[in-house]
Amino acid sequence: ADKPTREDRFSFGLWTVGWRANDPFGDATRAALDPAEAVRRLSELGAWGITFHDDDLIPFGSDAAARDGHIGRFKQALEETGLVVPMVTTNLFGHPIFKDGALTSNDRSVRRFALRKVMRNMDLAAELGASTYVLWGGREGSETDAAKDVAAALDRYREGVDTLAQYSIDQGYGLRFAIEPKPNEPRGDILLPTIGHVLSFVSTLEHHELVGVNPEVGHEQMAGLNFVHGIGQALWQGKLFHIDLNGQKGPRYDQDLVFGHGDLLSAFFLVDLLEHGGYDGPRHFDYKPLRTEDTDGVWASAAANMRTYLLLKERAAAFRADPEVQAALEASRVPELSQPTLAPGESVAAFRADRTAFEDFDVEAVARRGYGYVDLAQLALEHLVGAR
Ligand code: 3MF
Ligand code: MG
Ligand code: MG
Repeated sequence: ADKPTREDRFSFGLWTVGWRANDPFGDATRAALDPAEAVRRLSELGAWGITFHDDDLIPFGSDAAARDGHIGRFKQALEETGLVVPMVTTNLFGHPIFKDGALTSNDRSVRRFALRKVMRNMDLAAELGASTYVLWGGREGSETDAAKDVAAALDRYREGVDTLAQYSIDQGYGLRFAIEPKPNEPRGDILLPTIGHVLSFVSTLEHHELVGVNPEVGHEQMAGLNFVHGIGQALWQGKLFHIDLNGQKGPRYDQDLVFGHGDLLSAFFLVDLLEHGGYDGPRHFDYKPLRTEDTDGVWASAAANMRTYLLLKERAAAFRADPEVQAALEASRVPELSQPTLAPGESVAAFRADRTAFEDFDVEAVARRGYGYVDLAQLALEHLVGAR
């Protein structure tokens, strides 16, 4: 694969390469990273964009002068490099004030504070030209079902998201919102735990057209779900506004591995879907450089995400172009699924009268027929490992 270019639209969270590798059992293993340095290094590696939580750039509680300084230095690095800010988000999980959630805290004053924190950062997002605003409600949830009235929490969640959408409309910011599902961690149970929950929630919003989903590979896999299918449905509903790419090894803590370093076969089919399924948003990495890595290792891991994506893109294109694969897809009737089940113009009454569909249908013969999916799966695997 070639070196990444801006056209590949790769973006990284400032909190990814900037993670100091402190975990629940141990201290940081790396020094703090200057956001301007992150911009420069990512740009050199061929990335296109950088994203951030307010507190990644401006430490919580900074006064106005300090705040302006942080923003000014960041902007200067953006101007020097040409890196863009496609997405911005809010830290509504780090400070103890959010220990029972932000938009759904039982404490109304916390909810009001949280909304204002988001609104202040939306001002900055608009100023930096972002088009997407991500909402990850990591602290929205509970550890005991006694603590949370879920229906009331969802009422407040809806009120919060509608308030933020209204603010974007009133200010003319043109932002679209993407809610990021996660089943658990840091809360025992998080509200809106999967892509499906988010899609269903969005349909209840006043400004539903402005709100979509920001699925993360590892988060769906933590819930034991098929990420490719989740993305398939989000695309089908026109709601894939953004994506968090990374790697995960099954249901366990959120590993945030380099993209492809978890379920590689799933990553292959994911890249194929993103490249050929009509997604034109950022290819955004939300991963953590392993705690074992030093500063050089951080940049090597950032490059690895992009290289893996490009390699898989190449492999997916080769898979599609292979005549044997095309024949296998045909044999498996994959294209036939795009044919409507009823004939064009066929009325329900005419369908009901079609004896070939039921009375004269050779159920036993069709039931005996194999679909040949193993051949297809093996062809994909062979393309993936470069055996074809
Ligand atoms: C946690 C996450 C979050 C979100 C982030 C972006 C800290 O598992 O994935 O990263 O992606 O808040 O909105
Ligand atoms: Mg995550
Ligand atoms: Mg994420």
